[in-house]
Amino acid sequence: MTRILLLGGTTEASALAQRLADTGADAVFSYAGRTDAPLSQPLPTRIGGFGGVEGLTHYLRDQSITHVVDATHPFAAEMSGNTVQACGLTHTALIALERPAWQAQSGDNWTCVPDIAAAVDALPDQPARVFLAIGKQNLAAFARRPQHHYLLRLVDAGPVPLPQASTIIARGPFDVAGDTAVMRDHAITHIVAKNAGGAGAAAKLGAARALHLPVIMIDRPALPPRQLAGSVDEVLAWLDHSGTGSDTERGV
Ligand code: 3Y8
Ligand code: NAP
Repeated sequence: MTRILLLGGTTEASALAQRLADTGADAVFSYAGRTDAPLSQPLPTRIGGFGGVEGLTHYLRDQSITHVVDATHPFAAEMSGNTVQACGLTHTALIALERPAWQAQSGDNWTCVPDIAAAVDALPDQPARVFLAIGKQNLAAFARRPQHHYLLRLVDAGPVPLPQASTIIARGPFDVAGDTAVMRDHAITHIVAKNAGGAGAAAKLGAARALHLPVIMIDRPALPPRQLAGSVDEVLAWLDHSGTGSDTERGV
């Protein structure tokens, strides 16, 4: 029988979860447990790490998972890397739902950098007012540039390792009008963003465009090769092709 593990945490994962629930698929949704109260899903949901490659391998076997859909965020590189390894070890079918990276449009003022450290280095020496829309896991790196005032947007309140910072608690998805108002109200001069792709976090780029503000764009980490889908429909077609549309027993 087909049994799907959906690694979530993105808008697209939630959309796919709804489609799978609508079809009555045997699927389980998985969160890392990064936030206090994640959005509830219309599928049975597990929360927390698996315990590295070994833990995920055991999970796939113990739960008789036949198909894994990695719909995690492009920066969830450890999860995606572990998933490629564990699915290889257990010969479990795997596809990743990956959204295209954002591309600068004409008139945009982007500085693309390879990682968080390079984003810190790309900030000016003169004090600036920086919208750090990168969540909370990577904030400490900016402590070596204390001269800036940082505007942080976090999903949950928590300690902030930066001397001059204001915090907005919000989960997103966001819209351009809202992000434009935020940047204006806080007199933002620079934006730092991860190249997440998708619609849920793109609003700040539209706001930067409207306000002609520079964006420091952090490129995605490299991921191991795996089969890719660019949309929820592509994933559903892959699942159908792999026989989940039929209810006959399948040796996979
Ligand atoms: C726990 C689940 C949905 C999914 C919504 C998307 C959109 C809103 C935009 C900004 C950027 C950021 C951050 C962001 C976005 C969506 C999507 C997306 C960026 C939730 C969620 C979980 C997380 C984890 C969280 C990280 C943080 C990153 C905030 C739920 C809301 C900055 C990424 O406090 C923390 O520790 C937060 C950690 C990983 C990045 C970081 O390094 O801090 N996401 N975000 C998932 C889990 O436990 O498995 O709580 O409901 C999901 C969403 N976040 O179904 O509607 O699809 O991208 N999430 C980034 O893109 O830069 C905010 O503020 O402009
Ligand atoms: P990560 O650094 O790649 O993963 C670190 C560890 O967290 C993984 O090794 C795994 O622990 C656990 N983990 C991650 N995603 C998981 C999932 N969906 N289900 C179960 N365990 C998971 O991941 P991250 O960047 O912290 O992202 C965590 C979650 O937030 C993911 O669901 C991701 O989609 C979501 N998210 C992340 C970002 C971002 O900017 N990173 C943005 C939006 C949403 P074990 O090794 O113990 O299995």
